[in-house]
Amino acid sequence: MFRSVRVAAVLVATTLLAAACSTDGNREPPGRAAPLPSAASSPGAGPPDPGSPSAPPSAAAPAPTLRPGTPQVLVRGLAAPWGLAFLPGGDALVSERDSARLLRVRRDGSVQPLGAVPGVDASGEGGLLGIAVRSSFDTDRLVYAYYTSPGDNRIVRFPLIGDRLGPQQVLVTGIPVSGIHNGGRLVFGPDGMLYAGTGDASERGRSQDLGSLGGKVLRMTPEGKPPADNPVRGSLVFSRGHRNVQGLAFDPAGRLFASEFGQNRFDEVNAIVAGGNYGWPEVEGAGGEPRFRDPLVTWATDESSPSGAAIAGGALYVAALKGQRLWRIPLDGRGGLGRPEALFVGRFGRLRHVALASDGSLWVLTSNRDGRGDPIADDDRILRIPLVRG
Ligand SMILES: [Ca+2]
Repeated sequence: MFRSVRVAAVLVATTLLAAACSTDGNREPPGRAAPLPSAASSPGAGPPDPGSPSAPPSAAAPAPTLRPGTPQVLVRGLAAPWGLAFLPGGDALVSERDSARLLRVRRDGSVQPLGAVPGVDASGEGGLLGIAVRSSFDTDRLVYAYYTSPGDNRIVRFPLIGDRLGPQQVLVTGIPVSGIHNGGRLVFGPDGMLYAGTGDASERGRSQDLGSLGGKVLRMTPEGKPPADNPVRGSLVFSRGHRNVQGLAFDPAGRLFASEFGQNRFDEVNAIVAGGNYGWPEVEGAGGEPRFRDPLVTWATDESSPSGAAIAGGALYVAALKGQRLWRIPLDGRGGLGRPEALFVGRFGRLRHVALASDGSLWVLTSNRDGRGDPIADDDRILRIPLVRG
């Protein structure tokens, strides 16, 4: 069973405060939206710009609602692919969690290994996780990566020099590490800041602790520093009270949505706002307590276990591991979400991530060789799913 909970009052407050560009210093704001580009005055207007996540939304007519067409297998034979970042030309960088390899996957499906990222200590749910690049990649050549080291989870960047990995610059250390709940998703926002989803790394108390980077959504400059307008001065913490966030996606108006693994009862999709407290470990799912923000969507954990997320064609897509399906959740254009629809249930096994390619298709990573799946000979796969007018 799922539930779709609209939090209308929060959304109204979010809109009003965002319009006033309020910053509330250390006080937890009642609902300042995730940082919005100044041009984002018409929610829902303008199609997502898949090749340039930092570009402001356009003022074009509302994008048509699109639906997934027939999936094609684009790539075969990977092992636990985890992160994906599209390069400006339409190729993708893909990480493999356990091998720590970074791969260049071309639009035609050909795969070029670029090398293993040094320092990765893969075990359990840890390894080479999220990958991100800025829209300026063609000039800066920088690849951002979130990985598990022997002592922590960390965020680094390194240049691609030709087709080799250049020297690594460590941006953030000390994200708690464990065999489970390592978070790991990285995405650049429309404000040019880097966002990361982390996990409680087996110690649930960390999620409420503002002194810990665990169980948070982090926001940082491309150099890994706290932006001056973060909710707590000098801190990377953007929101707290999360159990394990592996999916982050911005809508065309700059609103941030995050998927989160629940424990036994409820997986979540949350609308992330600066300074928000999302309840874990006090609350799993919707607790209805004013001090916590309730999720927009919840699922039973066996029908979801949601990892990566993407927004495309008027909907939020979430890749489900245990649920072995792709969730499609319509955006209402005002920051709310409609009724989730389960796609491809059981057809491709465990799904780790979904991303929007520059040609308008979705790329989906399977995760059947992550130690918990039932792989077929072709696994792991990257699926290409066209989006068509529905
Ligand atoms: Ca929650």
